[in-house]
Amino acid sequence: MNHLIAKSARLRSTPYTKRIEKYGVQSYTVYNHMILPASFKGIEEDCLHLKNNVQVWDVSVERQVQFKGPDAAKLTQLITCRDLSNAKDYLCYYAPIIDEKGKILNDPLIMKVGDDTWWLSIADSDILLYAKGITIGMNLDVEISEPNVNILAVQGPKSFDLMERVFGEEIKKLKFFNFKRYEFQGHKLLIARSGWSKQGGFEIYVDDDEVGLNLYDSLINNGEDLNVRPGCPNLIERIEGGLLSFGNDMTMEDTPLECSLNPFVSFNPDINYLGKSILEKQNREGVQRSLIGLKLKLDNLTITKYLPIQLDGQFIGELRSGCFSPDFGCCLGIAMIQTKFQNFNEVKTLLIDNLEVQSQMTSLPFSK
Ligand code: THG
Repeated sequence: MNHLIAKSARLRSTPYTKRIEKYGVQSYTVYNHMILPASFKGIEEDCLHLKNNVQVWDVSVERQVQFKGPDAAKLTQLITCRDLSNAKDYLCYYAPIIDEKGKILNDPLIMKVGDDTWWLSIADSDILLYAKGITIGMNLDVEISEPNVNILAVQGPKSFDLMERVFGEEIKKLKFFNFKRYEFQGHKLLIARSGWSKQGGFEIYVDDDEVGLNLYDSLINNGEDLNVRPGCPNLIERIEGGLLSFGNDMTMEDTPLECSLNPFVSFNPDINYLGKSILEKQNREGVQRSLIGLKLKLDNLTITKYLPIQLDGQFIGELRSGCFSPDFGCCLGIAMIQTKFQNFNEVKTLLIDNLEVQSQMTSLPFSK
């Protein structure tokens, strides 16, 4: 049965909602109190199309939390375990936000967008409230807001050609995780070589709704021969590629070390952030559990809650995300598993939510 989402001002639409509904969005999910398309023609067909063509995604839900003022850099560094002391004003930084116990509260891309101005392009949790609490508690001089910025992502192997048609050939020179401002109809837009897929592409930070709609139409109209389509982050593609989803694979009960985010955790003695000593201790002692991949001999899999996993009668962890992958010809899962039970590459029978499943543990991202 199809259950409709009752829309309201509280559950926010985006400037592009009327366009994606015109083009036949099939389902929505909710993210940062806003609607996010989840499928257009079904996730398998959407996935295949994304891997071969180009899609325009309404990812307005990737909200910007803006820190502005003399203490903006200090506040940013206080809440992330990534070393941002040398952050460049043309690079995106994937940086876990953590609490005083070293647990993950969010995993945004952070950008220094101007003097004393930072954007946290957040995943699904209320970082604005966390930042306000810290700012008030520590008496910091920083203004916190959520500017009206609504990202359009252009993803897929043909995204480079489509972007060249709309923004000129300069755009093709932008390197991975760099950002720069480009003109569209006399309006400067921040564009990054980034996006929540492994198929390549760009994210356009649109700060004017009218310009955004014109841009949306321009991308669709210029890409007919490239087989452009409206799209959205795709469950299958992101699991295959090992792109972690906060709220699904990672929760507020996990540390970044348990989520294998070690490259983004700094133990530089010159920087300080909340929860650092706890992460230092966990790093010395090693983690008891971590996120890994599972290849599962199943025809289909839909996760709506974490499924307990047992091996030889013992509880070893939980399955947090999963789907059937046509490319792998099996189901792929992302699971939090106790390290002492991790044994890669051997096929074993696991009891997943009381169902016996032939399973193989692997590292992420998945490889064939
Ligand atoms: N783009 C923007 N905002 C976002 C996301 C995004 N906010 C929510 C969510 N996605 C944040 N989480 C991620 C997770 C992974 C990546 C980006 C944002 C990502 N990772 C690369 C990878 O894993 O290949 C590279 C990471 C690195 O090496 O630094 O792209 O997508 N604006």
